[in-house]
Parts: sequence; C-alpha cells; structure tokens
Amino acid sequence: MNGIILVNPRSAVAKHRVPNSILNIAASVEGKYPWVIVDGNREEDPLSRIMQYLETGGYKYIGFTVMPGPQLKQAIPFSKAVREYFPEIKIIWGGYFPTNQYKSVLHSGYVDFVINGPGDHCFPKLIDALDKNEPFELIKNLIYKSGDKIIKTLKEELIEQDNLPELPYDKLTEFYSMDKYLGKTYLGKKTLAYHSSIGCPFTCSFCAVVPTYEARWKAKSAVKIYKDIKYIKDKWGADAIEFHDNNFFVSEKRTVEFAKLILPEKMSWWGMARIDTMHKFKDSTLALIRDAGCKIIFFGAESGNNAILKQMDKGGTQSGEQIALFAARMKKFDIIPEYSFVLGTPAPTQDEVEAQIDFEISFIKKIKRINPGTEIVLYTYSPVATEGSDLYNQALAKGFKFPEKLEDWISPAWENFDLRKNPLTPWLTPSMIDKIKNFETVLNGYFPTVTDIRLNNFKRKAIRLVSGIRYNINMHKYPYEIKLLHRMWKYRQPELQGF
Ligand code: B12
Ligand code: SF4
Repeated sequence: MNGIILVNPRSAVAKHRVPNSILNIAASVEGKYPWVIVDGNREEDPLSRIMQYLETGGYKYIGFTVMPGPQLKQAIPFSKAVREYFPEIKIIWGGYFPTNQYKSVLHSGYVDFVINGPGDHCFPKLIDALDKNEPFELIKNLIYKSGDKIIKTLKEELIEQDNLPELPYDKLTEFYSMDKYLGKTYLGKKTLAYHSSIGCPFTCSFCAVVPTYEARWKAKSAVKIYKDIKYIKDKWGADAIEFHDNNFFVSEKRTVEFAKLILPEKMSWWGMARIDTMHKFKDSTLALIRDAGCKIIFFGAESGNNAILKQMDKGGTQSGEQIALFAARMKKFDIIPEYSFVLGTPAPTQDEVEAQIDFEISFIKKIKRINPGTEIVLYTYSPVATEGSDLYNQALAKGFKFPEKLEDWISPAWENFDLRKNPLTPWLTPSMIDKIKNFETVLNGYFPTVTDIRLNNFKRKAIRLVSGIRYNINMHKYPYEIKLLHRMWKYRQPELQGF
C-alpha cells in the first residue's frame, strides 16, 4: 500500500490550532493516495501512533511539517526512529525550518527530501514519481541529495490560491475533534486559525518569509475566505478568527470586501500587517474593519530609528515618525495595535549596539505614552539565512554561524535562539540581553497583555502596582518581584507562545 502519514510535531502546550500546514498537504493528495494525520499537539505519544500506522504495512511515505523551535524536538527523533525501524519509508520534510536550513536537514541522513516552500503541487508530484519509480529531478520546489551534492530544483510560480483544493476539514475530524482546534482566546470562545494568503511583497532581511517567497504574495479572494469561515462557523460554531497570513492586509480592496462579508457574522478577528501599508488605508476602511470585528492587528514596527529600519531592509515608507502617528490613529478607531520590535542588530562598535537598545526602550515608552493600549512584543534579532542580504552578511562577518548538525538545533542554546530568547549573536553581550529582558519584564508588568485571558483584574492591578515605580523611574534592573508574580500567575508571553 502507498499510504502517506502526515505529522504535525508538537508546537504548543495548549491552545492548539487547526494544523493548516499538513492540512494543505493532505488536500493535495486527497482522493489520490490514502493519508492519515498525526498531530503531536493532540497525541499523548505521537511516535507510538506513527509506529502503529507503519506496522500495518499500509504506508510508504511520511511527511513532517517543521517550524524552528519546539517542533524539532519531535521531528528529529521521530524521523530517526522511522529510519531505523522502517528504512524503506521515504521521509519528507516541509515548512519554514527545512526550507531555510536544508543543508543540515539533508546531511542528517534521515530526511530524503525537503520541500522548498509551497508543497501543494510539489508533494503530489513527488509521490507520483516515487510511486511509479519515475524521475523526480524536474519537479519544482524540491531539494534533495545526489551523492554528496545538494540539488535545488527551480522555484515554482506562486499558485492561484482560489484554485487550490478545499481543505479536508471533515476528514480531519475523523482523527481529532474540531472542538479542541477551536480554542478560547482573547478574541472568542472558539477561535479558528485560517491562512488566507502566502508570502509577502517585502524583503525585510531578518524575516524567514523572504528566502522562501522572494517578495511574492498570492491571496485567496474575500469570497473564498468568507465561504470557508462560514462553513466552519455553521458546522462547528467558530466565533473568532486568527489570520495566520504573514501579511493579511496587503490589499485594501480585499480587506474591504472581506470586512463587508464578515460583518453580519459578528465574529472577532486578528491578523498581521505592515504599518506603512495600513497607514495608507482610508479612515472609512479602518472604521469598517473595526465594525466587522477586527479588534487587534499585529504590526512589525521593528525599530523607531530610520537608519536601523534601512539596515533591516524594511522597505516601503515606514519610519519612526509614522510608527508613532499610526499608534495614535489606531487609538481613534479602537483597534489595538500589537507592535513588535527587533532589538540587538549588529553595529560597528559595542557602544553603538548598546545605545541603539537604549534608544528603542525610550521609543517604546514614547509609543506607550501616545497610545497606552499598544501591545508591545519584543524580539532579539536572530539571523535568518537570507543569502545575499546585507544584514545576514554583517552577522556572518561578525562571526555568527548556524549549526551544521541537525541534532544541534535541539540543544538548549539553539532552542533559545529559535524562540528568539537568546540570539547567540557575538555582538550582543550577556549584559545587553539582560537589559532587554529586564525591560521586557517591567514593561509586561506595568502593561499586562490583554491577550492573557487567565489574568483577572485583581492580578492585573497587582502586577501593575508592583511594576509602576520601576517603569516610571527607568529602574529596570533585577525585577525579581515582577518575575515572581509572572511565574506564580503563569503570565503569557506572545513572543514565546506564538501570538
Ligand atoms: C501557526 C504558526 C504557529 C503556531 C503553530 C501552529 C501549529 N501547527 O500547531 C504557534 C503559535 C504555536 C507558533 C509558534 C512559533 N512559531 Co510559528 N508560525 C505559525 C504561522 C503563523 C502559520 C503556519 C501555518 O499554518 N501556515 C499555513 C501553511 C499553509 O503554510 P506553510 O506552513 O508555509 O505550509 C506550506 C509550505 O511551507 C509547505 N509545507 C509545510 N509543511 C509541510 C510538510 C510537508 C510534508 C510538505 C510536503 C510541505 C509542507 O507546504 C505548505 C502548503 O503550501 C507561521 C507564519 C506563516 N504565515 O506561515 C509562523 C512561523 C512558521 N512561526 C515561526 C516561529 C519562529 C515560531 C516560533 C518558533 C517563535 C515565535 N516566537 O513565533 C514559535 C515557537 C513557539 C512554540 N511554542 O512552538 C516563524 C518561522 C521563522 C523561521 N525562522 O523559520 C514563522 C514563519 C513566523 C515568522 N514570520 O516569523 N507558530
Ligand atoms: S513585511 Fe513582515 S512578513 Fe513581510 S518581509 Fe517584512 S517582516 Fe516579513
């Protein structure tokens, strides 16, 4: 039998989402090959489940979707185990991690193929070729090893998203109930994760989307998105939506069309955007999307310093001034801007690195004065392998190096790198990392995130009270009492848990 096992390694301890990555892949082979899903988020012992399937003899292929970070902790040992006990099974990895780190993945010896970006056409073609024992070398979006050499095939044009097959939601529920995929969040009681577009038209040099999509973007139409969401609302009761697109709001026209369609459904929603793009949106559009349920939008603010924005290749027209103006504009429309900042980019001297961190801290405080409702998410700059980008070249020149062995990625140091807790960039000293982390603790104490639904009013007030003096007199060092409260009340950090 030529069945396919599709694995979503564990990515979160709670708040599980519809596993869109492997669901898209399942859709690509639906009706052609038998497939099963193993969701590490929903299984006590996913490896046993995989082994049970393999022992039936009905499966010849296993595909893993892999993001950096926690998913590697299952993807690596599970792939190794499959190779050891079932060496004839073809192992295929797809997703952001293997696309960006294909060398260490293929050199591991236990991954046969990497899907380079979208797998919707590439995967079924590869399975057809393997199944019929035909050549696979001309299939686009594929990376594989031939002897010691790594071969990358041509990149495919982005696929028209409305032409993709329907996602097999009903079949997914034969494996796992939909209930636990529609979790309680700040937005609603049953939150659906939906992905309505791929790629992004920009080329920010710290962003993993760039090497995969090379400044291209393709989206589903507003009508298609609405139909899918309506189906899930009517069938399983979804009342809120998290749009997982890298850049949901690229087109004002599509946004308006979608907002008009979803408005009567009374659902809350969230998505990711660029400040300069949305700052160009008409007032009427911003008012409409708020009426239609858009409560909060995630923006990559990155830096208040225009020279750093340039260094990051942020593109477009974003500037420090615009970031501040836009925070004020969002307040007027009662939409919460969730601004993420990237601290710790390289500079010629240590003093300049440090001065830049100080600048961002005071800039963030300025944003909070303009619109205290702005949510702040802090990241330290962790290089991504965007070959040819200035920032990545600067990182390499200063001695930064990715691990060569796949297993090294699950060492505590590289896991922290993936979680953007400790970037392992030689120019960022431990005291600078402490400075960023301490500020983050005090900031999160004084402005607890609204997205933490477990934090009741009493806890919010208590943490705010304890953190107030420190925040206001800039005394961020050694914030042990705030850390203690955060630990005691299991404070949620969007920067570690996703969003
Ligand atoms: C949902 C999501 C999560 C969820 C996980 C959901 C789940 N599966 O349970 C949560 C919130 C837990 C999460 C966490 C993290 N995430 Co995340 N996440 C995403 C997000 C927004 C959507 C993924 C998705 O569903 N895409 C939709 C599908 C259809 O697209 P796709 O995954 O690219 O799949 C296509 C191809 O890649 C390929 N493919 C993918 N898998 C497979 C498998 C096979 C077998 C094949 C053949 C093909 C294939 O084919 C698919 C169809 O074309 C992406 C950004 C994005 N828009 O994709 C970030 C993203 C993948 N995450 C990222 C990161 C860094 C993280 C974190 C590690 C850190 C962080 N702070 O965010 C944390 C880890 C924390 C933790 N506890 O795990 C980065 C990866 C960057 C990088 N350097 O590679 C991304 C790209 C966001 C970003 N722009 O920075 N994440
Ligand atoms: S705009 Fe956002 S998604 Fe697009 S390249 Fe820049 S950081 Fe990445």
